Amino acid sequence: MTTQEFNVPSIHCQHCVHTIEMELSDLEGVEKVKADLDSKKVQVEFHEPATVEKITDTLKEINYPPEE
Ligand SMILES: [Cu+2]
Repeated sequence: MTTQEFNVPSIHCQHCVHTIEMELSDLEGVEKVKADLDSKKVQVEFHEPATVEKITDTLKEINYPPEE
């Protein structure tokens, strides 16, 4: 199991938090998603077949691109 934190500056309300948590949870291999409105960070626990790249791609697709 890997835990990775993503910075997502476009999180601006509780709706964003909910959307991100729903969409990432749908990915196979993603076990836990916690998005935080105040810090604008998304913590994801996952294993194969989920990868950092797939999670990043999904965040881009739903218009919440992660930044470094
Ligand atoms: Cu929002």
